[in-house]
Amino acid sequence: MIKQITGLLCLTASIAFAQTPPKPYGALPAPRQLAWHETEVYGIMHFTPTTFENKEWGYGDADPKTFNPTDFNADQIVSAAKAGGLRGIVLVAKHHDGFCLWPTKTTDYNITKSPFRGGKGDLVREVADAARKQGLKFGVYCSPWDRNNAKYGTPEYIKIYREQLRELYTNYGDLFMSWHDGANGGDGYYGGAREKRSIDNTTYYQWDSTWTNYTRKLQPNASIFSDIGWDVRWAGNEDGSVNPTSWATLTPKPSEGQNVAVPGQANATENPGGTRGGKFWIPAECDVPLRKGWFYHENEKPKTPEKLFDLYLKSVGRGAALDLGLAPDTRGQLHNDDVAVLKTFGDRVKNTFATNLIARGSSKAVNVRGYNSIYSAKNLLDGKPDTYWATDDDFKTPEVVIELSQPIVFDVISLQEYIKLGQRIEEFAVDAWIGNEWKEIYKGTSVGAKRIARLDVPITSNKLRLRVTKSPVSIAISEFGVYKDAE
Ligand code: FUL
Ligand code: CA
Repeated sequence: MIKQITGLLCLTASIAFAQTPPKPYGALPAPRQLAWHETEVYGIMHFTPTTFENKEWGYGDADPKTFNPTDFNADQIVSAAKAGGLRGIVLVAKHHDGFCLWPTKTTDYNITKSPFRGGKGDLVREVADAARKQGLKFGVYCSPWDRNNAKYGTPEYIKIYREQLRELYTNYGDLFMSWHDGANGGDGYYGGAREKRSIDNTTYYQWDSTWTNYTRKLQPNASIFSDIGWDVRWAGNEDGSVNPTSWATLTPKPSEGQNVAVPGQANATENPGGTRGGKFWIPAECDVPLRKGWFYHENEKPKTPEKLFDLYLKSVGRGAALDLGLAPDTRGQLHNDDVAVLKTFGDRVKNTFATNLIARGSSKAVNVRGYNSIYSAKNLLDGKPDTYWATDDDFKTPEVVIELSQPIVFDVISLQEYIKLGQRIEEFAVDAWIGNEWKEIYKGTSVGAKRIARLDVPITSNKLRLRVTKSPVSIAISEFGVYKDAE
C-alpha cells in the first residue's frame, strides 16, 4: 500500500514537474525565425543584365537584349550550392537596375524582352524549381531602388513595387525569406530622365504597411530581412561576420541624425553585436559575396575554403547565419573555381560536425529541473535540438561533467541553447581534465542558436566540464558537442 502511494506520489510529482518548463526569458523567436535559424548557411544569387555589363550596379539603361546567357542552368548552380552545405537560395529577382527576371506585368523592363528562352523564360521559376527539387529553400530579393523605372521617387512607384512583390509572393510557392535592401536612391536612367532622384527613406517606402499587408499576409513563413529587421537584421558589414559577442535580440536605434529607427537607416554600430535583452528577436545575417563582388567579374577569384570556414565560425558559430553571394558567369552557371571551393567548404563543415565525440559520454549535472528526466543533462548529447537540459529556477550558473571511457582529441566546441525559451546564457566556460586537474580551455559569451569555438591547439582528455558562469535566469541548453576539425 505504502509502495503504491509513493508510486502514485512520484507519478503525480513528475507530471506536475513535467508541466513546468522554465519560464521563457526576454524576446522570443517566431516560428518562421526558428525555421530560418535551422537554415544556417544559404546563398544570394545575382544574375541580371548587370552581369553582362560587367558592373556591380546597373544604371537601369541596359538593353534587355544584353541579358543573353549562353547556357543557363539552374540545376548546376543549385547542386554546387548544395554541395557547399547551403540550405536555401535567395534569388535577386530584381536588382537596382530594375530588370525583372520574371514575366511581370508591372514593367516592360523584364525577361520577356530578352532573348532568354526566346522571350518565354521565367528565371525565377527555374531557380525556385531547381532549389525545391534538390531540397533547398527558396527566397526572393526585390530591390526597392529601381534605376530604370520612370516613376521611381513618386508614390505611384510604391504601388508598382508592391505589385511586383505580390507577383513574387503568389506565383513561386512558399518563400523562406523576403530580402529588402536598404539602397537609398541616387542617379539612374529613370525612363530616360537620366538624373539624380533622392528619396526620404524614413517615409518613402512605407515598409510597415508593405510588410504587414503583403509579406505577412501572402508569405507568413518568410523571414523579412532588412538592415534592422523585422525578422532578420543585417550584420552591419559585408565581410561575413558578427561580433564575438552577438545577441539575437535587438532594440533598433535610430542612426545618427535621425530620430526614428527605420529600415534603410541602420545604426550599423549596433548591428554586429545586437542588444542584450533587446526588445525583439532579430538575429543577424552575415551576407558576403563568394567572390569580391556580388556580380561575376572574370578577373576576380572566389574566396578560399579556409576563409569560408573561418566566416562560418564567425557567423553561424556566433548565432547568426551565413549568406554567401553566388555570381553565375555569362553562361549562366557558376565557374568551376566556385564549384570546387563550395564543395571543399561544404565537405569540411559536414565532416567536422559529423560525429559529436562526447555523444557516448556519461553526464553528471549539479542540478536537473525538478529531478525530472525530461530535463536531464543527457539531452545535451542526443543530437536532438528539441530536447534540453534545464535547471531549477534558482540554479542560474550550473555545471555538468561529461565523462568518457577513452580519451578523445578535439579542437572544436559547440553549444546550443533551447531558443524557444529565449537567449538566456551570458557567459560560460569549458574545462578539460588534463594531468589530474581541471584546465579551462575556453571561455565564451552569448550562445543563442549556436556558439562554435575553434581552439588553437587540439585537446586530449576523457573528462569535460561545462560551466555556465553568468545568466540572469536558469538555463536551457539543447546541445553540447566537441569535434575534430576535418581540415
Ligand atoms: C547591397 C546591394 O547594394 C548590393 O548590390 C547587393 O545586392 C547586396 C546583397 O546588397 O546592399
Ligand atoms: Ca538535445
